[in-house]
Amino acid sequence: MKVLRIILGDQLSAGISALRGLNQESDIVLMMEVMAENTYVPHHKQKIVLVLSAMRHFAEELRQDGVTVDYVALDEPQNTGGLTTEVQRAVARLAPDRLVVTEPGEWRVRDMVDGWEAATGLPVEVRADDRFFASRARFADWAGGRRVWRMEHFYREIRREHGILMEDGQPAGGVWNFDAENRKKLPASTLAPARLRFAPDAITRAVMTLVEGRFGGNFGEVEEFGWPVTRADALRALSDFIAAGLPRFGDYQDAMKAGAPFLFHSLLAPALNLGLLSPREVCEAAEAAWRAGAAPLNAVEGFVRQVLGWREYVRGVYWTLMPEYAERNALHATRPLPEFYWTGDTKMRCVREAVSSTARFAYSHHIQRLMVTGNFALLAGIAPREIERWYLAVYADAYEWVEMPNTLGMAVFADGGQMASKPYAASGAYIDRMSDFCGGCRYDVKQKSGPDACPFNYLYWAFLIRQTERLGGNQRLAMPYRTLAGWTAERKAAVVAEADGFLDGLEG
Ligand code: FAD
Ligand code: DLZ
Ligand code: SF4
Repeated sequence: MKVLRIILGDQLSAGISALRGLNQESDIVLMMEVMAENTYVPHHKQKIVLVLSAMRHFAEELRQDGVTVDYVALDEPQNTGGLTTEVQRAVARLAPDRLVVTEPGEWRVRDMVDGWEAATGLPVEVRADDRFFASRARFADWAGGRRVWRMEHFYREIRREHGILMEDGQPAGGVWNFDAENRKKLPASTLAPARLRFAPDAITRAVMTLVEGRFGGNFGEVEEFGWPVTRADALRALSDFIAAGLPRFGDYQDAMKAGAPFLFHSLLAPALNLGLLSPREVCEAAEAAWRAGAAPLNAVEGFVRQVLGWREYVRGVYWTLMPEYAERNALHATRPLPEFYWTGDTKMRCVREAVSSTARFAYSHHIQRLMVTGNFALLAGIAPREIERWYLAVYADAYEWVEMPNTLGMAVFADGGQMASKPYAASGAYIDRMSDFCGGCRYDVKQKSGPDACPFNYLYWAFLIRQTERLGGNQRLAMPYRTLAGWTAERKAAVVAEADGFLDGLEG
């Protein structure tokens, strides 16, 4: 019995379910670089380099372990450009008896895999992806029957179930949540630590040349590529984070600083999402640092909350609500994405900072994504599908299963409250409190209206005024709506007109 075992680009884990029971005498592993996966959104150049280089390294490692790998390179002349047609071509070439694959992370690819039996005439075994704390069934079980889903409830159950940061059945330190301690502004004198980046080796350099040749017009710079592309490098990145980032990860989790996009963040999402690291091992490494006295509990709990909490939760939301989730637009937002999301050509310094680190590193941290580019998209009423495709394209860690709920649910409230109890709408005051951006901005964060006023200020109030019907009853927005109740109709109309003037200018 010859089994063709298919490994997709984000399934680069030695222990992945599709490889279990592999017979080195008879089985073949198929890996395919295809144009369709490289063009379904206009990926950042570094993202393409990352995925293809990591795939090539993984194939090499399998070969060194004695596994037969059939690897289809992107520039191979016979390459048909799609996963399904490449599977068909491999079946004709290799004559296997059956196919085995681990369930893909994205709905779009799952839909393709469901057609492979018909496309090849062979049995296809689709195995669960068990590289997560919670299976899809576990999430569905938790979500079923609950009217409201909240990450906090799910997080506590999963943490308890897996014994992460637990002591005698209770959360370590006696409380589940240290969020209140994790919102400190970064003192001007605090410098971000230097972070480990990985110099491209020969394989990565070859992919960089390929990407410059085939995707030279795509967004982003390729020169500063420094992401880990092997498990060994990913483990070094994890150690670097535990030593350099984790101790202050909690305190400055929400802080932003000009010219310092990484701060104390882990930079591990690209490696986690490719499968080079497992969520369990990164949580265990963080917990071990706390137990060894090398990192405080607020930092370690904050990190575990992101990985074991948010990451697992958004995956559950995605798989439970797709495919209709992709179409949601609860706030009826329709504006096209402004050009400055691609060029960074805007006078708003906070947006410029976020877009420039995105172009340079295929990275910006969570608060930049949520409270700068995401907040702007929310306040400006940008069509959810447009901003969602942007996030999917521009980050090294972007895969639809994690990106879409973060964008539609967290950033632009397009799901009407499935993910978050209120929109993360904020005026310039929030950005000023959490960053040093405003001091060097052409706009004045203290001014509420006029040509020098920070656009986030009038956009914020205009957003609330426009959305009164949909959001006015939200208890968590009671305070700003109480403020608005004291405004005259003229004052409201003037703010909306100012916001409209600014937004119309973006399209000119
Ligand atoms: P850290 O701040 O160090 O966090 C540690 C880890 O926790 C991350 O590596 C990640 O695995 C996980 N994590 C943290 N926050 C989240 C979250 N909200 N959802 C899921 N996992 C989380 N994350 C992605 O991995 N891929 C995406 O495509 C993606 N798109 C996003 C889009 C928007 C609009 C927003 C607001 C957030 C998005 N995130 C995404 C979540 C988060 O911003 C990134 O995981 C994080 O910035 C990656 O950097 P880091 O590894 O340094 O994270
Ligand atoms: C993101 C990506 C890219 C850029 N290229 C490939 C590829 O050439 N071959 C491949 O198997 N996977 C690639 N990927 C990741 C896929 O899009 C990934 O399989 C899905 O995101 C998971 O469903
Ligand atoms: Fe951003 Fe407004 Fe601050 Fe300028 S003043 S950096 S636009 S928040």
